[in-house]
Amino acid sequence: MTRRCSLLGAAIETGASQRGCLMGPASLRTAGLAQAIGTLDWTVTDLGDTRIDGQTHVPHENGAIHHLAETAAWIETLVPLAQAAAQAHDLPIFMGGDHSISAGTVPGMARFAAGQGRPLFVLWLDAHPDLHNLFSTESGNLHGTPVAYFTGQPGFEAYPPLVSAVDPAHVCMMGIRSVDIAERDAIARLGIEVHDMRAIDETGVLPPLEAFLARVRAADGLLHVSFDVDFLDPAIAPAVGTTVPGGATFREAHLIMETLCDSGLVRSLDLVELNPFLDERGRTATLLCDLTASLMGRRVLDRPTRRFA
Ligand code: EXY
Ligand code: MN
Ligand code: MN
Ligand code: MN
Repeated sequence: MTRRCSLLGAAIETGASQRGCLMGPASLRTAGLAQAIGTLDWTVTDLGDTRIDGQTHVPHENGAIHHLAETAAWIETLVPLAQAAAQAHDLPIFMGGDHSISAGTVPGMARFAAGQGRPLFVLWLDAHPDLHNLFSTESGNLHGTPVAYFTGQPGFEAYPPLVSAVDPAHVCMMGIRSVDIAERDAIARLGIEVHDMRAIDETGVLPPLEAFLARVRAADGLLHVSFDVDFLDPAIAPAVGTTVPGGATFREAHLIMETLCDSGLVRSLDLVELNPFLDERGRTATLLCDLTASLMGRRVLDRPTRRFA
């Protein structure tokens, strides 16, 4: 049965350490994201790029913070749009923009899931846990904060009130390899499931992913996937401002996407941190399109859907 997918651009770059993510949605469109999905069993609706109308100055005692007012305005804008996109489409794709978009997309999806009486689970594919609050961030770059915000941690009085929180026990992180001290403490305190790159070296990606998907299925959960370009090794994905060596390989990333597709559990997707100003002849944008196609059913050969759990 043909399913409905939508694309929504959120061209935010004020959360990142350097400029360029503003061009992320345009680069994904140029690389042919809609066309790649459209060759599969999906209809694609491009909802265009959203924007913020205005912003109110938000004072904060942490003077390191950059662009707090813009980020707060983006969250307010994105929460209802994400919720509405989920109501209208089977799989909305939110095209960043830097990772601060997830402070809007994930609560919007959590609210949608709550309306269905189901819990939202989040698979966080990233080099970083993005677990700072507004007091612990030292860089002041707010793309480092969404997970702490959407799991309902304190220290976000200057962000809009959280509409719907994700239980930290429903978050699984893979690919992590750059963690600040405050984030390390938060992971331990919250008991978040984190598979760092050492763990992936030891086990491969499938055992932890399949165990997480089994938990999602057992809870009748909806799954949101948040894909940060820096999850990937910089050798295959140079177009990101926060490269960290030792990331996921081409096949590890595709196997994750193929397995997610087999699971049938994915309800929404963020594609974030693509910085086309740093790309090489569009190769990172093209890789993101191919990975998304794997998530949505592209296969080299026909094969029975692998079922597990
Ligand atoms: N933890 C560092 C900071 O807070 O500045 C780096 C954050 C990078 C966040 C990127 C998008 O995942
Ligand atoms: Mn700035
Ligand atoms: Mn991130
Ligand atoms: Mn990252």
